[in-house]
Amino acid sequence: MTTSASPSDSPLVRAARGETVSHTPVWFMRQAGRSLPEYREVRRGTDMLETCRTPDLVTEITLQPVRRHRVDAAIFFSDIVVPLQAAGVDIDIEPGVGPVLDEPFASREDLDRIPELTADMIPDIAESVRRIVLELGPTPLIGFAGAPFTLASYLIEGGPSRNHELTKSLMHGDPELWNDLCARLTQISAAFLKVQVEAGASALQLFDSWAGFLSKADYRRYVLPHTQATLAALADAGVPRIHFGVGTGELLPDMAAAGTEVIGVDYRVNLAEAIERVGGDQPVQGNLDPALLFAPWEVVEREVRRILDEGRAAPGHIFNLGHGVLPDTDPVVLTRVVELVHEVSAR
Ligand code: 1CP
Repeated sequence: MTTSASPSDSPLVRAARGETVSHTPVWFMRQAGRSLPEYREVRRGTDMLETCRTPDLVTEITLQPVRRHRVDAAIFFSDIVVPLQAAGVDIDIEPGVGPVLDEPFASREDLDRIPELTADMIPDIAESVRRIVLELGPTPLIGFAGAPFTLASYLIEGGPSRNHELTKSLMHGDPELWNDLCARLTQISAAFLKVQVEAGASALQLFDSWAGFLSKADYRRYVLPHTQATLAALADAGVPRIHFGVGTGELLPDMAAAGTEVIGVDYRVNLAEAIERVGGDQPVQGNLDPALLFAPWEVVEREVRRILDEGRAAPGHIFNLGHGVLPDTDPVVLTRVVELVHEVSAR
């Protein structure tokens, strides 16, 4: 549902700036993807990273959830490892697993395997964004990238990790190498975000999905400076920035102060409590537990109403899940949530 004429005046962008809105905007992390039969149909037979580099497919997949659910924003269909691969890192996405590397990052020599990313390496990304923006009209497109810590974890662990032990070992054992690696990843993420914004994205989200695995002390010392540098590189881009991680209740005040307009909240902290933790003066995004979309509708409705209610304490609220849509989610429930958010929040 979009009633404004331009993406920069849309409910999503206005809420992210703490301005008045006609209704609370809603979109879902992982709204494009396996919960949609039309996505599975388009993806059939094409490798994930190849899909991400093919403008026809990226455009179609990005638009699918907007058509179906009438969400207030599209999220660019890509992956946090796309800019790494584009820069020349030998990384793949294995179906059912996620990003994997044959030769994980372990030493200073490995820095040579992580070149800088320049715009000429990703002309397809700019083209996909331009095509999507044209198709979307007044609905904003959210660009995104992975934050240095989350990217570093995949590079060092060689794939998804339960405990991030190799990452923490390198961080503490060789802080200089850790910082050099994160500086390289900051460059790559910032370049990826800039290409998306310059091609027409109206907002951006920095995913530090695994930051919640860190202690506050480690986060502040080894991670926050790099995240700040990434967000600072986009400070003059003219679009609101959203900063999100999973299990980050303890880190919320630091993450909120990292140089972001909006703080994303996962489902483990009540939204009212999260708003209090960050000082009450910043727009928030979140935070319905994605697993509750499997519960009876009365439960979903009660939770949506509670979250909308709690969100009113912040200067702006973007409704979302507390993490991505689970693959087996019934898409009909997602559409009903969008309708309910719009109906309940209409002013
Ligand atoms: O074949 C497939 O369908 C592959 C599954 C898949 C999809 C649909 C992967 C592999 N990535 C994506 C798309 C994707 N990834 C999007 C766009 C879709 C949308 O949001 O609508 C986005 C924003 C991402 C970002 C991403 N990739 C993150 C951050 C967001 C989050 O969920 O925390 C992370 C951590 C990844 C890594 C990744 N890529 C793919 C998987 C399965 C994973 C997670 C693996 C793990 O558990 O470590």
